Amino acid sequence: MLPVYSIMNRESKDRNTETSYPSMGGVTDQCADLEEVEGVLTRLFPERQIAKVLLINPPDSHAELFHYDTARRGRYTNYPPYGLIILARNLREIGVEVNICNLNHEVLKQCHATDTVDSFDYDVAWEKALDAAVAEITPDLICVTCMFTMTHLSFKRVCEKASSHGVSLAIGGVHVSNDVERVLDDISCARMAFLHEGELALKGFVQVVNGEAGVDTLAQIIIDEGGKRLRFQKEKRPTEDDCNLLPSWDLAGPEENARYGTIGSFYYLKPGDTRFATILSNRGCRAQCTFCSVRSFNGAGVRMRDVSSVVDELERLENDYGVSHVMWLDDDLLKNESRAVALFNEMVRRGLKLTWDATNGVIAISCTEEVVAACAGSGCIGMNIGMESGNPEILKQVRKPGKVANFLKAAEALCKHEQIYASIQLMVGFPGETMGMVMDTIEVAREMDLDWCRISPLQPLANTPIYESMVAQGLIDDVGSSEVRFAAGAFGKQAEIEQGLRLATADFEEAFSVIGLDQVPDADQITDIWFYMNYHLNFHRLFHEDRPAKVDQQIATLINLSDVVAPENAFALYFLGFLGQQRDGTIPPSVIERLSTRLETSEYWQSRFAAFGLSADDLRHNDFKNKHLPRLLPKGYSNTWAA
Ligand code: B12
Ligand code: SF4
Repeated sequence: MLPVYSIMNRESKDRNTETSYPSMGGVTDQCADLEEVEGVLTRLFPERQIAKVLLINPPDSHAELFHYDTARRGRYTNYPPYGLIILARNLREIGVEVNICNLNHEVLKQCHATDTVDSFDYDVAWEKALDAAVAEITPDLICVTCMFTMTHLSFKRVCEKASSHGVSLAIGGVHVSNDVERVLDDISCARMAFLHEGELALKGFVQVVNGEAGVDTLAQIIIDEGGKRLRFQKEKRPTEDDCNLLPSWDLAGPEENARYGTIGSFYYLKPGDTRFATILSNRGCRAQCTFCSVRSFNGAGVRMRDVSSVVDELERLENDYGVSHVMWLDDDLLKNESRAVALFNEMVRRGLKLTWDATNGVIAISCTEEVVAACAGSGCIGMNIGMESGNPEILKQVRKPGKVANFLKAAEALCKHEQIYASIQLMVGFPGETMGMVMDTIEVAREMDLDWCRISPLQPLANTPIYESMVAQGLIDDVGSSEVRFAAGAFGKQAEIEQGLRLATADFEEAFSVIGLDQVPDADQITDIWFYMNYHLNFHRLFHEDRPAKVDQQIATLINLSDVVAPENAFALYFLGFLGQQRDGTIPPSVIERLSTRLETSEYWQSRFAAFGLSADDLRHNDFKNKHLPRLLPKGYSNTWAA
């Protein structure tokens, strides 16, 4: 690691100390001379002029993890680069010409334009798009963003290619902010790293280079001088007013994103040709869950845009771009319940027709009857409740906002609005989490009886309290970014498990029932527990679903699962058959055929079907014996959460 020289140019810390970024104050090495900084900037920009900037979003993952067929099924995510359109709008405010090159989109688009895997080369696809973008704008500065630690390798390759054009390179984003020293060590071509929310810092930086402001105004940036790093401690954290500036949607082309990939978790509830976009109304979160980096990235508290600014943006998306569904990017959309209700009511008052979802999850304590009714009334079709655990001790330990009673109450409110497909976010594998505690999670989720549970294994990531405490306890290694892989999502190990492509233990039933209630399961056992939870909470409950609106939603969910997300998943096919029989009185023969083939060719699915008492004959004979089978509960378990 290089020596770090702090520039202590913090006016008077921040406008509000309480809300400043936690990591900005930490460096106490010696101070660098501001005149020296002028020299550094002149070496980086000999003309002292930044008139044109190219902003780049790297592909979500790298070539080795990319599957052509998965992309062709439309399974990978394809989000508009919302952070970049905010940066663009702020740069335009000072007359800078900006372009955006969304390489994730370019790769997916080009993949869809080919007919065979042999005619598609992942690296060539993004490299060509990047070269073309540089040639088109001939930038004075290239900025590359990176949100996910798991994107690191792709990000690094993009930075190296971009810098080969001989233009100064700046990086930023959540991943960069979370692990900046290591990121700079690994990506030596990046000369400037911006930290935290960067729109004002970047705008200010351009003004300094262009001689319109003094170097003492530089903020939230580390300049890598080769032999040492200059870290500017000043903060330019966007205020609520700053957040009202509408982003440059004209540079993102939201007309195209959903054609080549997914946005949010509820996309399949909309017709295939729907135009999707994302929108951010609040920054930050009131909570401080130990596994989450939102507070270290956004600082404490929640900054809220004016309702009118948010609805103006929605109106533009609907009228100018034909968008008919949006996903909120917010971490805490319902913070300040009366403001949330005012926002949803204003959408209705202005006659917006678009629908929306809260894929990121909302905080259960804010899901009151009034709030949920306003959500439903303004076009909400999908909502995730962030719960993570049903065990009071774990909830306390991970500082999750809300108690079991809050989750049950939120579920009650959501159940009254059938148009909202409501799901619960759960996690397993917290340090010290015993089998009995996991059972509490399963039982609370069962009691809530919402439409789906999204279960993921804990993945401790840098700059979160849980990561630091697990490293300190020797439970995990403090690995470099390039070692971190997706655990969930389309690139993750879980995608393989979902499809039955990865086997944890051969004898599933036995493996599950031998885990003692006081035992902390190991990694393989967590995989089996995940599988059990997934079956019981998501699939088995479908035997008892008879509300027509819900049956339609679940059939759409299962079609998406079996066609797009996990075509190998035999449960999805089985229950698609079951619900088809309930709703239409018949099962499409292709569903039975696919299921039979899956079971004949997969030992994995044979053993899982045997453990849960299912068979393809159930569909053939319309005889669903398993419907009444008892649950596979570990011996001696009784609820602790209800006490
Ligand atoms: C929306 C969201 C998603 C969306 C996708 C978003 C997308 N691709 O655009 C979905 C739902 C798919 C998602 C999924 C996941 N997510 Co997520 N997600 C978020 C969330 C809530 C908001 C991100 C956002 O859009 N922010 C708003 C925009 C405006 O901010 P921004 O892009 O960061 O840009 C600003 C700054 O970063 C900066 N900036 C950015 N780039 C640059 C470049 C330069 C040069 C400069 C100057 C400035 C700058 O300025 C911008 C304006 O202020 C964040 C939380 C958060 N607050 O960041 C988590 C977050 C990013 N997600 C996280 C995680 C862990 C995940 C998952 C891995 C979860 C899982 N287990 O599956 C998956 C992985 C997805 C995948 N690729 O497979 C973590 C990432 C931690 C990490 N180090 O990797 C976060 C931080 C939440 C957390 N729990 O800590 N996520
Ligand atoms: S409620 Fe969600 S966004 Fe807020 S700290 Fe917890 S996990 Fe992060």
